[in-house]
Amino acid sequence: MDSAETTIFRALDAFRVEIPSWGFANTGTRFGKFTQLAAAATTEEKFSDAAQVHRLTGVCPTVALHVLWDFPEGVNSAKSVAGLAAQYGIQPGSINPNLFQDQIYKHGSFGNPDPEVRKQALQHTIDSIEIANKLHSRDISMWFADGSNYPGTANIRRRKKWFEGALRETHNRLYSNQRLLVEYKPFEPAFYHTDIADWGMAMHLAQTAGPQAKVLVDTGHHYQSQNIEQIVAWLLSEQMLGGFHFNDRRYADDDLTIGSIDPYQVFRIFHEILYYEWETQSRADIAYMIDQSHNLKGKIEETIQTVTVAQQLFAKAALVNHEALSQAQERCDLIAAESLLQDAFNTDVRPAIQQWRDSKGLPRDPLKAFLESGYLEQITKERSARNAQILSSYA
Ligand code: RM4
Ligand code: MN
Ligand code: MN
Repeated sequence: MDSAETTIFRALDAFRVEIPSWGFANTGTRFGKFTQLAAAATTEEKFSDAAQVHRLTGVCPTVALHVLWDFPEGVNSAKSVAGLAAQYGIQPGSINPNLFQDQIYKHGSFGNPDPEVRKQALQHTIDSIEIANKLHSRDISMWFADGSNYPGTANIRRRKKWFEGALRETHNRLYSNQRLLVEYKPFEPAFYHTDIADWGMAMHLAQTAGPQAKVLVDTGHHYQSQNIEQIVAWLLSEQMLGGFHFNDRRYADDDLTIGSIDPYQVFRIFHEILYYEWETQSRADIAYMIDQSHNLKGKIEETIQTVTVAQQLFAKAALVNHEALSQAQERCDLIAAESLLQDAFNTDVRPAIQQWRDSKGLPRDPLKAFLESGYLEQITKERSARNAQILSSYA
């Protein structure tokens, strides 16, 4: 093995990525839903599909769960989900409270002017912490749809205070091994202001909440042309980067496949993380998660494709010669420094990744192996009658 292969092997050994349960369900756009006959409708089916992805890629041992969609009876559903985890050999990953779908959240959750709604939102969050505890999940991942649509309709400062208070109370309820991840998003579903609109607001709220709270960066939740890797570098520097939701975007929060539009950006993000790790000689404790909606591509195939691309971009980033880069930056040798990134990005890492899979007893081509496995035909047969009917819930 040459040194590049060794580097790639080491990088892939350390790389795990969480897949979302909702990625296997029928989802759509706000205009409608085209159902897929093989899509998962139950939590059991989601676990079963996630297990296929892990079996073939070897790097997706956990699945992110959404409280409303995967725990219809709240805490009481935790036991059956734990049973599914054991049955399918997939562990529950981050627990995502749902503070946006219920009718009471029309004007917000933690930012709602009605104290009764804020109380209910907090109770749901506390229940989610309990679910996470029962399932030995570490991360409670908070995304808020809170915001307003028209100037003057919301007291932005008051809502900020309510958020600070509720997140502090949430933090107080965390078990010592748990983390609270605060996600931000500049717009949608609210189109005038969003209560946690950017990384600065998320970091402020996380720091106000307490030491177990960190920021979650969803790559799709940025304005066009925003320098996401710089945000990542700053959060790393502040020890405030808790996790990612990976997806790609062309226009807004498009939830497209990672790297399908701008693979170099994902590479640059990974590079900032690996450069930080090299410089500090420490592992950044970051939860890598996928948050994509595959309303047209086949869901399991798409998830395998996503994981494969993520591995490739991570492996490429690992190839940057950090020592040489640091020296080039020091002497302001711009061409040399930039070339180090370009050379790494342009390396074909696929043969080394195939060898790594070989060494783990994994199929060299996970997608091909999946298509030949017969699983897709089997679930299509089993699920098609039900899926042909229009489904009403989002996931
Ligand atoms: C949001 C955000 C959240 C996800 C919801 C469903 O855009 O990305 O992470 O849970 O969608
Ligand atoms: Mn997200
Ligand atoms: Mn999103």
